[in-house]
Amino acid sequence: MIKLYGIAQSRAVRNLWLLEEMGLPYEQVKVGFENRKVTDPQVHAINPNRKLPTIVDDDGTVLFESLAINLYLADKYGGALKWANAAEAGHCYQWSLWAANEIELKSQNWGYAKFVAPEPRDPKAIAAAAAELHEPLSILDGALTGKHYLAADRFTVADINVASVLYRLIFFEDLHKYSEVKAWMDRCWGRPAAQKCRKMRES
Ligand SMILES: N[C@@H](CCC(=O)N[C@@H](CS)C(=O)NCC(=O)O)C(=O)O
Repeated sequence: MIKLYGIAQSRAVRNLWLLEEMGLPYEQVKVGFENRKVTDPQVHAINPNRKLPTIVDDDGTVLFESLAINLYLADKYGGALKWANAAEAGHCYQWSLWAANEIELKSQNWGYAKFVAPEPRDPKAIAAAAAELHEPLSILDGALTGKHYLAADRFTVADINVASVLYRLIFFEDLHKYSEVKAWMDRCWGRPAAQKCRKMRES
């Protein structure tokens, strides 16, 4: 059985979402942090990067990097979340790398300023972080215009990867200004598997 190391409050939630969507049997090893560092020796022993999530597949394959894990699982276990041809595969990789490189840090920075920074939180820092999101959200909005999903005419691993990177933006009050992104986020996060993962993360 697939072993997933990481609590739902970590980026492991991205993999929980995909595993739940695919209905794959898995065991979650609920490793967390101490002072924002992973100290669990089980993770240190298998992952040189010492971060969450980490998976061990049932054939012994060990992987880290949340978005790569999802691409690997979609590829290996197949089904509707996987690309159906080379063009869809390209778009799944493109959007996953775009999420990691172009918007993840900005989304995290906004979430930090809004929810995590020591109180009293600075409205100017929150507004500055929101302003940084404008360009990538506009790009995503344009890409979604006339489309329901990112990489194909159906929900795929690309949508899980990008929507899960943008988890914090569920709570971004200006998201409605990017109406295509807002509708797509609602579509993605409204799915039963996504709702289940939100409950795991937020309870
Ligand atoms: N790019 C990596 C980031 C992994 C990451 O930073 N994970 C956090 C938890 S969400 C962590 O383990 N932090 C501990 C540390 O930075 O030492 C991924 O997407 O998996």
